[in-house]
Amino acid sequence: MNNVFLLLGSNLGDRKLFLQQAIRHIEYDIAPTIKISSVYETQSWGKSDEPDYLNLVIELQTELSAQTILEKILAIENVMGRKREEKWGPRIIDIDILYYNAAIIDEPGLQVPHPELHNRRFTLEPLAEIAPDLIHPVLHKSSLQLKKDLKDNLIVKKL
Ligand code: PH2
Ligand code: MG
Ligand code: MG
Repeated sequence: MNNVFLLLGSNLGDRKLFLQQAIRHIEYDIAPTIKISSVYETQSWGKSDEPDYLNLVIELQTELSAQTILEKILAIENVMGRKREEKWGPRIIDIDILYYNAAIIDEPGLQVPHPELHNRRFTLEPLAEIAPDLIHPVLHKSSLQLKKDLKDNLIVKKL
């Protein structure tokens, strides 16, 4: 079995509903969730003039490969009606792979661990809630340690 952490985000429309729908799709198409973090309302990172996001992190256990998980994630985003217009533009749903076991993957379209996860409070707050002691395979630090080292001070609040 492979242990997988995904980040979900939405900053358009009925954000909470889209997160719930995405979890349903993931549980049906990929694997049952082992853990689900609280929902966090987070200031937009990268583009400050955008609506706040709702973010959460889930943990899955699955036999599927990281590549197959990515394909299924993209299909779920499409089925849910996500339009890809501008980089970091508002979106009804975004699903990103944070970790796939302790694998280090660097392929076009698939970088694991997620290359920005250690720079983003909106990722580390929910991740540290459900996996505080998980070790980043490149930085060799736990989620809690990464959270302590964060320089990102955008507002992230648990709903
Ligand atoms: N996702 C981004 C860019 N900026 N900001 C927040 N708060 N939450 C996100 O999920 C997010 C973001 C690119 O995917
Ligand atoms: Mg993203
Ligand atoms: Mg994405």
